Amino acid sequence: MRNAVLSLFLLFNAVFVVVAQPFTLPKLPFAYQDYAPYIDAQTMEIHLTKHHQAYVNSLNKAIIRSLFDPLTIEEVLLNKEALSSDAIRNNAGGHYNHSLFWEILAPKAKQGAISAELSKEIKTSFGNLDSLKKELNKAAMSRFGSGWAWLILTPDMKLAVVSTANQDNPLMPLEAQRGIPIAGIDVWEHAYYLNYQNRRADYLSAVWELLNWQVISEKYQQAKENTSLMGRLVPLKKKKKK
Ligand code: MN3
Repeated sequence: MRNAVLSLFLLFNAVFVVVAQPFTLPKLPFAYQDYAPYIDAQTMEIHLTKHHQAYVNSLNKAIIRSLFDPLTIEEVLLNKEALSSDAIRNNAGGHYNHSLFWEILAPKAKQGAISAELSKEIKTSFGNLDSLKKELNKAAMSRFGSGWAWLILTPDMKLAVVSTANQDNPLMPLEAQRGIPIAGIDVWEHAYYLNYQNRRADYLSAVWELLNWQVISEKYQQAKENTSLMGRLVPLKKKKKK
């Protein structure tokens, strides 16, 4: 009898492990309506609960059929073999990218200040925040179709602006210039169509009003300290000294 109970217990656990959902939808730090008027409540809600949720569901489905189940989201994004599956590539990217996007947005009253370190690094790399804005917006505007514009920390510890297609992301070994994302802007039409229709530039201006530089500064600090992840990215060729 004891053995039968034990077997049942073990079977239950085995079934639970197989159906366990490794990735879950994060909660927004603020209410949907708090992002208005820059991004309307309906867009925030649909974006999170329909689009992002679909990436999470499809990722879990794709992962469960594969050998990549125990991997963290970063491990999935770094894994060339895992990314050879379009379902994993698109949905793992979709999950990671949106999770970061939700973290770096905040209503005006809840935004914190940029750190002295990040401010200094932006000055070194771009001249000033306004030049960074121009460069990031240019990357976002010139991305044909759907994709993302990014501020990343590269393996040589420099800030850079890059853009990726679809749900690709700069951690992936598919990108020419890799780095740890500090901030990302979603330029899929689903991110702005209800409020801005085809006016991507207006949406970008609005997103800049929502960027929480305190969180972006924390992301910068974490990226700088994450030497194990940085070590997994192929170092860029050192620039020749003049
Ligand atoms: Mn999106």
